[in-house]
Amino acid sequence: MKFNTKTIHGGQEHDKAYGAVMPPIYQTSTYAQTTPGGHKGYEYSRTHNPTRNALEKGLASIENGNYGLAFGSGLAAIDAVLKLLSPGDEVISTNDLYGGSYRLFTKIFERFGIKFHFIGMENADHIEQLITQNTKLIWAETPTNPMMNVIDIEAISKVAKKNNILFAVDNTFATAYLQQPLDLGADIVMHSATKYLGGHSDVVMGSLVVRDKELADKLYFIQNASGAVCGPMDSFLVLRGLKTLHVRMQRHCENGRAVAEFLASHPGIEKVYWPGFEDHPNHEIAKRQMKDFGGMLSFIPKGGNYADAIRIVENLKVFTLAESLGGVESLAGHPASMTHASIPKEEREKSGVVDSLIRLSVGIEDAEDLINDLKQAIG
Ligand code: P1T
Repeated sequence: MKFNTKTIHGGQEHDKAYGAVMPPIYQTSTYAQTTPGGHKGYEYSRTHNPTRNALEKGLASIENGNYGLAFGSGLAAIDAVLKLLSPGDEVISTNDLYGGSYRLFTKIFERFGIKFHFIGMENADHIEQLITQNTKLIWAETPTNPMMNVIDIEAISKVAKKNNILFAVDNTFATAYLQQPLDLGADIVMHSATKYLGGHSDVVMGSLVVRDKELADKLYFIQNASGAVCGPMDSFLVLRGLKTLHVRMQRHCENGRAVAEFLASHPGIEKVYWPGFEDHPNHEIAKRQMKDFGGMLSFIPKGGNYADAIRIVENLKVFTLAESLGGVESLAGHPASMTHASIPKEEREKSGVVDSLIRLSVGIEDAEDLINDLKQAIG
């Protein structure tokens, strides 16, 4: 199957009871047994649930993986990956990443004896210098949140393989529509399914997809043992979201380009971060690795004043000032005080997350309305 067919049919089968085309929402915690162990494959919904399983198969299909796992949030999915490690292990991570991932690494897992190195990953050679015999995981986000750096997945996967290190990619910003990290050599692909996969800002969820059975079994064990699973209703919503992923992403990309080009030509704007620009430092990698450039971008108003950034986000009318991204509606965010507030100022400014930075999740409304909204807000 091609991608646009997989989003709709990948891993899916009609319901066995009545032929329902969409899987029923199996809103149950448990399943009747005729004798201990005498069940139809389902015992308890933390372990397995038919609606969640349908989603997990769909997720595996769109990422060209073999095994999918769905969690109660994106951070719960990351948490499960980190639980593959043991005290003393080391992780090399992108320095420009979602603030909540940084907080989970530094405030929770560091306390359990795991050591994190945060670096810019545009150059795979820089990673090799940090590898020790304790390095067990490389964690990359691409494009990064919110600076839109693009990391060469194939180059890093070669470094990871050579050194026998697990390589995980947070594919939230790009989605499987734009890039499939497993095809480029990653071992684990992770999503905040809250974003583009769900696509309608009505659910919080996370996912992992892998190819290797042994790795999948370890993760399924953690999923069940730690228990951060998502419910059947949320599973249904994300499965429904997947079915329109390709058409939504196509429009997100078109609108993203229109908004990025408008901002870049506006005299009141100093800098626009969007990988589709030829002068973006990672444009060549983005062009090679991604099908298009997505609907996320960040920008700084002329002069780089905090007050101007706040004025702009307060003035927006079609864009909503809110956390999150990837829904059909356009959102604007102020990373320094919102999504990335948990990263110390000094640390976040090193990667470019300054107080005047505004992040946009460009939705699928009419591009002209979005541009007019920005025009009036910038003034
Ligand atoms: O919010 P949750 O579903 O737990 O996912 C966490 C997460 C992980 N990875 C990336 C790249 C993310 O962007 C997120 C969540 N991000 C936001 C809420 C945000 O507005 O950036």
